[in-house]
Amino acid sequence: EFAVSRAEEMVASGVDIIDIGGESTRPGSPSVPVAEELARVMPALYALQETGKALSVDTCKPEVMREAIIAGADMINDINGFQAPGAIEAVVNSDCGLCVMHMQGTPQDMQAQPVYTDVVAEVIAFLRERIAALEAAGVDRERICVDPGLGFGKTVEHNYALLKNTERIADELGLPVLIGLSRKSMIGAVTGRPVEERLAGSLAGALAAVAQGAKIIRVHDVAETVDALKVWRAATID
Ligand code: 9MG
Repeated sequence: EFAVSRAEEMVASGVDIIDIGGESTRPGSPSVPVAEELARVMPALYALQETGKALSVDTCKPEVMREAIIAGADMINDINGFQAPGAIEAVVNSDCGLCVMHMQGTPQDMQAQPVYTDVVAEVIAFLRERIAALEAAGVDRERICVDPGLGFGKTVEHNYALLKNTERIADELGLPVLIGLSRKSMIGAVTGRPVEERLAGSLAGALAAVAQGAKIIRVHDVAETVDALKVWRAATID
């Protein structure tokens, strides 16, 4: 019931895609058994179909991917880049969209000590390899979008380096880029604000991402982000 009322709010605010997840991806979050994740995700996935909006399912588990696709999910959002055994096989014979994200480590340990020599080049190389793996299995490239995974095994500096290189990521990979930075610690690090006071910083980050070519923005505050984008577009696009 909570998911439906939250989704109705998002639809009224102008959301395009609703992302449904049954396992927290926050730093330190424990993994959830498959049965538990299915029990959380599937009722919401069925109930939210009445919104008429595209539904994305945020999961790393092939079993959940398969069930979600059978139930009509429009997109699978895998923060693990479809690396789990069976993940590619679970999505290949469908036409749902795929979000391929980069993460260093796992949600349990990813923020312990993220290390890169060249974060932008390494993230691009990872995403390139995952796209190749998906295409080699028979996935049509047009189904894929990529995500540098801000906050997933990255320091604040890594996150901003990736954000500033959104256009390069899109150009080098030739695919739409999804950026998620809403309320994340990279916003808190610059503003000094706790999570419940990060709206303004998140809006600024969302506009910066779109200005640099991001095609999908993952946000919590839909109405505010839609308004900010409308004004930004009116002010910058003829
Ligand atoms: C589930 N989730 C939380 N943050 C995310 C982000 O930045 N990108 C994607 N693809 N999923 C996310």
